[in-house]
Order: sequence, then structure tokens, then C-alpha cells
Amino acid sequence: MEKLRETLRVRKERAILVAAVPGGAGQADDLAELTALAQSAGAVVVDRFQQKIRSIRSATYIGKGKADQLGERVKRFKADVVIFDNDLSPAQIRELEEIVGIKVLDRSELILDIFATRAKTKQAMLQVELAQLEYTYPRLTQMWPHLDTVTGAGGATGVGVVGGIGTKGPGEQQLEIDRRLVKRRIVELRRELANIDRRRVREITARRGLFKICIVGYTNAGKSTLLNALTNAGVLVEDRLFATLDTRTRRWSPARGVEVLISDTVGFVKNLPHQLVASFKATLEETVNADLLVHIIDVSSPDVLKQIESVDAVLDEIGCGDKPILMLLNKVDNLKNLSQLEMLQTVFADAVAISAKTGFGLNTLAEKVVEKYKGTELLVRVSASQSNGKVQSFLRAHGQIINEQYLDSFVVIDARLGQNQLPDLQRLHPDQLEIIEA
Ligand SMILES: Nc1nc2c(ncn2[C@@H]2O[C@H](COP(=O)(O)OP(=O)(O)OP(=O)(O)O)[C@@H](O)[C@H]2O)c(=O)[nH]1
Ligand SMILES: [Mg+2]
Repeated sequence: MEKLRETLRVRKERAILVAAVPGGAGQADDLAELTALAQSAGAVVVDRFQQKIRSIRSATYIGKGKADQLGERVKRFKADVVIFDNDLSPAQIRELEEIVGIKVLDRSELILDIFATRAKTKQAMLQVELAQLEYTYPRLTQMWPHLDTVTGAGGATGVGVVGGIGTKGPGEQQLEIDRRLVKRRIVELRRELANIDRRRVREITARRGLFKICIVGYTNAGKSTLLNALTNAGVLVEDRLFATLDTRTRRWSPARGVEVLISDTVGFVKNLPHQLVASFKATLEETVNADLLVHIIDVSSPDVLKQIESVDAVLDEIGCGDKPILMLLNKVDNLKNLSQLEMLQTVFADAVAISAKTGFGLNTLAEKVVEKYKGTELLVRVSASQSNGKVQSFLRAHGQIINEQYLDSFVVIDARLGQNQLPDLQRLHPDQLEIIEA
């Protein structure tokens, strides 16, 4: 019994994955994503257990009979941990651990564990710690009687806060002390994060006026590789989930005379724990403030459609569902069969096929971005005094001059220009500005 919930870490442990799909008739959810998550956390997946269940049994989620079957598989595969794709209540975890005899984790706990090992910056570490405490704290009361039976239980949070919760062998009194410590630590973390947040708000305010692009996508899709390819940002790229937990913003010039800001941010998966989304609010702010989202997908992944859905769901959740989006079909260099790419190009007609690794398609990407940056093309007639050379040079650099006519001390120019560039032109005080054709 000593393996129960001493820690929520799963490194090098032998894991059995479980997906229970309520509704009986429904398709069992395949475990590809949970497998990738478990492996990213360092676990070795020894067995997968997918079950359609008619309804969620409150005590064990999957029902006593299935839980017994799971217990047998735990013995057969000598597993150390069972990981559920579903989110479980503390009571369900307790009941299941009693039946199967080993540690049981749910999906949110697994994701929080991965985030905890990946966090490198101060902000990311504080954000993860807060999310872990908030997920764990409400469970402490109910978990304690159960933890009580485990000698030297390390408490329910993997982070080394409050001197390792419950290391002394928890009794009622210890529980009360720990709860108070956890509460105090949460307040402290919120305060520290708010300070970092204020600095960030200042940064964001300073960037007002510049066109902002945020690269979003499923974890491991190639966001950081793309940012590096475009801007030499030198961001860590790794073939594992959640390599990036913070945001990098760089200047990028997709065409002569055009400068934008482009950010790389934390990757998304299906059902990110709410506590995590809430704690990472500041990191996700970059996405919320963007003028254009670039949604990068890994076309070589067999789960690409599900991954797109997951990203769309998180975007909705953080209130970015209606932002302009440019889809990028990445890793085309890695495709074994072209029909997948063709299918995606049919579904997303506006998407650009690229390889962030080889640089294929990045020119087309730059052109598309410039189009979005400029907005709908307009035909304008501008007159300016010949002494105001700025108007003319602006149109030469940023527009397409169709006709120029010199009248006395004035020049009248017909030019094509993007709608979003009008404010910049207006700032140069032309004598007249007229939209001839929209
Ligand atoms: N073959 C191929 N591999 C790529 C391409 N782009 C990225 N990769 C690889 O995909 C893996 C993940 O790339 P990252 O840029 O770290 O992905 P990310 O989206 O930033 O991932 P997280 O930060 O973990 O969410 C790395 O091993 C990259 O080398 C590509 O165009 N082709
Ligand atoms: Mg990254």
C-alpha cells in the first residue's frame, strides 16, 4: 500500500491508462493523447484499458466490476500507477485506489505534473504551483482519512511548498495546520503573480499600436520552431509535450516596411485543467491581445483533427474564439501520405502549407500575414503639397502607386492601400484623402 499517493509524480513508473466513455453506444475515446502525456511525464505505458460505460458510477466512476478487472491487470502488468483520462473526484480516487491497490491519478493531475517539471521561469513556476495547490487544496479534506492509512504519505501536491505537506504523518491537527499553510501560500503566490502581471501590463501598453500576432497550437506542433525560423529567437525546441511554458515575443518584418510583433506561447491540449488556464492567464494574455492568431498544426500527426478541435476549444474558453485566424499546415516535410494534407487543404482552403524546419512555405506565410496586416485593399486618391514628401514616400513604401499627377504645388496620387494602413497615412496629414473604390 505504500505506493498510494505519496506523490503525484509518475516518472519512470509503469502505468496503465484508462479511458471511460460514458453513454454506452458512443465511440471509445482512443488513448493517443493520454499516452503522449504519460510518456512526456516519464512513465512507461504497460497497458491501456478503454471502457464504454452506461453511466458514471459515482463511487468508482467505472463501476465495481470494471474496477476489479482493472485491479487484475494491475497485478498482471506489475503496474505502479493507474492514470485516468477522465477527471475523478477525491472520493472516486480513494475508492479506486483501495480496489486496485496502487496510486490512481486523473488527467488534470498528470498535466499539472508535467507542467511542474517543465516550468523554468519564475513566473511559470509560480503559476504551476498555484494551479497545483488550487487543484489539490479542495481535495485535502476528503483525501486525508485515506492518506492517514498510508505511512509517511507525502501529501497530495508534488511541489515542495510548505515543507512537504503531511510529512509528519497526518492527523486531524496536522491537516488543519497544512490547510492553513496551503491557504497562506496561495495568497502569497497570487500576490507575487500580480506583481509580475503589472510589469507585463506595462510591457503590453508600450507595444500598443503595433500589429500583434500570436502563434497558437497543440503542444509539439512546432510553434517555437516557427518563431525561431522567422526571427532567430533562439527558443528551446524539443520533441516533447509542453516544452514552452512562457511567452516569447519578437519583432518580425514579413515585408519591407512592415513590422509586427510575433509571440510563441504555451501549447494546448484537450481539457486543460481550469486551474491551469486560470493561473496561466497572464501568459495567455498575449493570445487575448493579438490582432491575428496563427494556428499551427502538425499535419503528420494521425490525431490532427482532434488536436485542432482541442485548440479551438481552449481558444473559446479564453475568449478568443472570434479572432481572425490563419491556419498553418506544418511539418509537410514529414508526411508519409499526401492524402492527409489534401484533406486538410480542402477543409481549410485559406491555410498555408509550411515546414518550420526546412523553411518551406515561409514566404507564402509572410505574404498572407502582410495581407491580413494591411486589411481589405482600397483604391485611394490622395493629394498633398509637394513640400510634404512624407505622404509620397509612405505610399511608395507601403502601397502600390497607380497614377501620379502634379498640379501647381500639389501632387495627386492614386494608390492601392490596405484599410488598416489608413490611420498611418492620415497621421502624415495629406491635404485630401478620398476612397475611390473599396
Ligand atoms: N519534421 C519536422 N519537424 C518539425 C517541424 N517543426 C517542428 N518540428 C519538430 O517538432 C518538435 C516540436 O517542436 P517545437 O517547436 O518545440 O513545438 P512547440 O509547438 O513549440 O511545442 P511545445 O512548446 O511543447 O508546446 C521538435 O522536435 C521539432 O524539431 C517541421 O516543420 N518538420
Ligand atoms: Mg514551444
